[in-house]
Amino acid sequence: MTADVPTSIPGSTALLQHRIGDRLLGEPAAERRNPARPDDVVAAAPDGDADTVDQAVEAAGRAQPGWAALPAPARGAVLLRAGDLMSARRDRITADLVREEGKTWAEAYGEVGRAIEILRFYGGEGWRGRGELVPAGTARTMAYTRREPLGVVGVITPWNFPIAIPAWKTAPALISGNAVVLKPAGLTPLSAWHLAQALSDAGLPPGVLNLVYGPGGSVGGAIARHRGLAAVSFTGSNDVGRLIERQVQERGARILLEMGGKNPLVVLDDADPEVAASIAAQSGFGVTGQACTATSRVICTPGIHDRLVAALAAQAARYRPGDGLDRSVLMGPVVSASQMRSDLEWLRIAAEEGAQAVVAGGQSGAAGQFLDPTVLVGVKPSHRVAQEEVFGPVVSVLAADNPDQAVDIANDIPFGLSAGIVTNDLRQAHRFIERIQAGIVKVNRPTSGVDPNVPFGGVKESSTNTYREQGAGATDFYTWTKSVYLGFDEG
Ligand code: UN1
Repeated sequence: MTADVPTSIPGSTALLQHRIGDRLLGEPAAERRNPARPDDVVAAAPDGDADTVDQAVEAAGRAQPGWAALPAPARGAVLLRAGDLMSARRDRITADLVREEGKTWAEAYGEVGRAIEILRFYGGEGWRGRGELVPAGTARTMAYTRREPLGVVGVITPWNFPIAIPAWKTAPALISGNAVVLKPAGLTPLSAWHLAQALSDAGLPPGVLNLVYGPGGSVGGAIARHRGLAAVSFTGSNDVGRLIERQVQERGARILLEMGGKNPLVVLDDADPEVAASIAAQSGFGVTGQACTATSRVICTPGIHDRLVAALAAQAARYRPGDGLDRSVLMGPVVSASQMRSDLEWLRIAAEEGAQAVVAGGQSGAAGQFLDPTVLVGVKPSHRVAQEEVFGPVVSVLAADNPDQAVDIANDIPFGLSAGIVTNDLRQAHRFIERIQAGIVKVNRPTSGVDPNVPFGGVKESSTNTYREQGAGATDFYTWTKSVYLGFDEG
């Protein structure tokens, strides 16, 4: 359908258009610059509007019945081939993701690998399916359930995992027989393009996946309100998520929201401070702290506090920010100037509330949006920096008197996405698993990082907490249950 876009070379600009049905539409307008090298224009994409969304929904509606009519393994074969194509293009997509989002090479390479795994996992689901055979109450009757596709669904994705999240929302929708209208974040138009291109090259019929670009307010809003979309899946901020939820529910459609986190890592006295600090840093400073699963609060018991703070400070010194295309760099830039302003404002608020920065954060001298990682000590559970999502490389250390109080502090927030504990005390680990209010709990592992086959989602303000993403169960959101009674009387 489309020519390959010339990309991957710093200095070259991918000129993108909406992908609607078998057409490329719109004039590239909004520029995306590399946050590590502001003179590198990575991509330009059109500014769509409600009319663009109308066209995409219409094209999807035309394509969906034919796609749903294919045997599920044939749909799966397309996803598997797309995974293979992305695997062959992995270096190139990685380079574009680094330039577009600002991840390090290893983070971007890992994320592209995750998108490939997701395509392969749901490709394999084509051979499984999720119907059930149920005993019927009458004789010579068979009862069973079929999972039917919803039809056309809307997907709105954030910039921080610009290829993995589009893949993990789109793949379960597609394998279930739906057509999709996907709106990626304005900051990251190119990674989603690579996903759509791989699926198209793998034989996905035109119109089954439509890619529309443009501002959240107009294009995202039009997706939320469109009566032709049976469901909307969204990952992003709480404010936008709740607004979209109201619009989607008003018209009786299905909604899935994945939003903020304020993820705790509890560290108990028996832990090795070096190990605990390394776990905290991976999720606190990795992906520049820009993940809803980032560790933003380290809550520790008295016997380890000082040793842990020293080890965390040593870790922070390792994560000096730089351009991810330099493969030795451990932490990339902040994604945008406005995110940078927000991060710096959080450091100011924390200082005002009485926290001390052990490793002083601040804008580094180099060009680009680089922020040194910060460890805040003396943070109290009631401080704003301990309650609200920062979305930057800032880790707050909170002191607890004992393990039970540590869990109380961990739970004393509006969010409940991911949580971790570092301990070798099995009894304490189990207590934590039982008591923590979070959709994902990790023992001796970083709070971020997920597998394609494990359900993902949170409780409280983090998610709608009705359907989970990823894992075989992710198709529940994209299907409805039809119950069938099949009688076979003789005579
Ligand atoms: C991860 O922890 O690897 O937007 C994934 C986010 C999450 C994804 C986190 N939905 O940060």
